[in-house]
Amino acid sequence: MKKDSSLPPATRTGARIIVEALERMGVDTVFAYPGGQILDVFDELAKSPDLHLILPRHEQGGAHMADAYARATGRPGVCIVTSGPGATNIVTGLATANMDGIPMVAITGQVATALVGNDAFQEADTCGITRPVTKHNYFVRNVADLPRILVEAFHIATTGKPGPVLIDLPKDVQISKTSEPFPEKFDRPGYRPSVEGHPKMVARLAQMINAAKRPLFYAGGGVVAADASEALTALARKARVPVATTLMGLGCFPESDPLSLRMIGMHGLIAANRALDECDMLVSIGARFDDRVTGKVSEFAPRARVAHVDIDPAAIGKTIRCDLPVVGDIRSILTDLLPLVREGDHADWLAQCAAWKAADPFSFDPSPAGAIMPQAVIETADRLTRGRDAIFTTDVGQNQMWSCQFLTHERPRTFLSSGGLGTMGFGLPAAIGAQLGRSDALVVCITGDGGMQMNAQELVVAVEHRLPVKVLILNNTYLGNVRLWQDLMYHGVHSMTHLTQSGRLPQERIEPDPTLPDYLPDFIKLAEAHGARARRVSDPADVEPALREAFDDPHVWVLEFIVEPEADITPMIPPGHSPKDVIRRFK
Ligand SMILES: Cc1ncc(C[n+]2csc(CCOP(=O)(O)OP(=O)(O)O)c2C)c(N)n1
Repeated sequence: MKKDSSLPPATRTGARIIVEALERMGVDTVFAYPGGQILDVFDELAKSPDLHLILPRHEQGGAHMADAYARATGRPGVCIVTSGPGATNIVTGLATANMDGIPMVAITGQVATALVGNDAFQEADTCGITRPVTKHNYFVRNVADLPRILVEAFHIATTGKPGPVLIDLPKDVQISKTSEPFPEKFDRPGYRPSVEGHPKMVARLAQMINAAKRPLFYAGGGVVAADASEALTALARKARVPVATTLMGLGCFPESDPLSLRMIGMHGLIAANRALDECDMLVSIGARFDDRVTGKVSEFAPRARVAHVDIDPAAIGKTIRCDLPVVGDIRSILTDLLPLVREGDHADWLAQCAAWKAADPFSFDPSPAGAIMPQAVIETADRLTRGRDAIFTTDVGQNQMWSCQFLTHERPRTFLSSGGLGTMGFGLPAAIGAQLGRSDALVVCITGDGGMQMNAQELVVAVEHRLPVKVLILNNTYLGNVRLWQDLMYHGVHSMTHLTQSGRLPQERIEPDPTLPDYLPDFIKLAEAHGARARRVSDPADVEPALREAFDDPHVWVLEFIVEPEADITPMIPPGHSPKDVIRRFK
């Protein structure tokens, strides 16, 4: 065949282009697990002097690490895995990031294009499987498209409502060559998220805030994503508007500020939920009216006019009526709003909110048996880290809710938790990802004995890379949050939630072995087997000394706290109910 001399010479392989793109985008850390269909990329990764390569011990762990790296730094997290099981293992990580709007770029190996659809070894329809759990995904057919796709992927992941973008890269595309350059700028007419809020809408919002007698800001993860915490704080302080946050918004407004009503929703502060019930003007800012917040939709904020401020037009009016939509970048909108709002007063309203706060602070009863209360562990960790540059990650369950309640959230990007998907197993890999992004910070993971067993293998990554994370296991011998719901709604039948050998259902057919401890695994041995320091704490008097020892030591630490087994999370608005149905105490 005659060579077309008008074509530029082929100069680099698809695999090389991947690594060049990472370097161009300023990526410094890559979470990557190898396999047959991605080896060409790994060969190139090994040549890069600038990349810090992290080998998780399970692809799910790697995806959560990349996600939390992004949450902690604001820069996109990158993970690379092989085809088939490598790709399916990151699905939970992608879904977690997608629900919480976290920027990630995932690159998956794929069988050669000629084999696609043949049930080839380690073939999976990665694009099909991940389409519903990514912001966007690409199947690369032609290596000449790859430079453009990479530029687009990083752009789409980090703009608008951020999210994970996946690039599926067949083996033959990795080894094919092209001289196609990286495009200078991103150009896709179908993707132009608005940045500036419409001036008329912004002016109208200012009028509504100025006219309100009982205004409330309801702030979510969008404020964190937009780096708009300072803008929100300035606005709330000028207009004297109380601020309640979602779980994802924790830290976007300092909880030490008297205007803070802390967390809203199912396990939120009673004051925040009462304010929601009584306010006459609700401004939702980067929040998506999750059902854990709205409860019974028909009774949500019944007296309020509702404004939605969000970068994502799809979020406007999705579940809750909207009287005023303001679409655009939250920081830009709040900054434009600041000169338009009047210095507020709202003395009566603020006094009312303060009275609600004083009447029902987050609190807990002591253990009847004198055991350690899990909330006390978190309160102590909070006290010991005040004034320090500390980041907390959590798992999912009671440990997560108590962390929302008993940590004082002062700054954005310091509380990393799987909000939307509620992914157990997130906490430990998240701590590792966060520590890689923020090497100076004290990173503490709060987890349950159930969640710890979902990604415990990643401890070795922390140890190997000298990432001195501190893992606090609140061992209540239960899948505690589910146990609580069983007590509440299933007549106390603990179906498969009691993790001791003696507490299992007859159907599980477990004969307790008297030569073994009733509870397995031994977390201390498990931690030590991975090279971490570890200590079991069962006396309340030892909680503070143990935390101090771990926090002041440069090693990876696992502290297992043997806590009151059936401590509950209160307050609680049962699912589908409204704030008036709040349960203050179960017993
Ligand atoms: C991957 C995954 N599987 C199942 C669940 C359902 N779930 C939510 S909380 C919970 C119990 C968590 O138990 P544990 O980790 O011991 O924490 P605790 O609630 O006791 O603090 C379960 C099973 C989940 N959120 N994520």
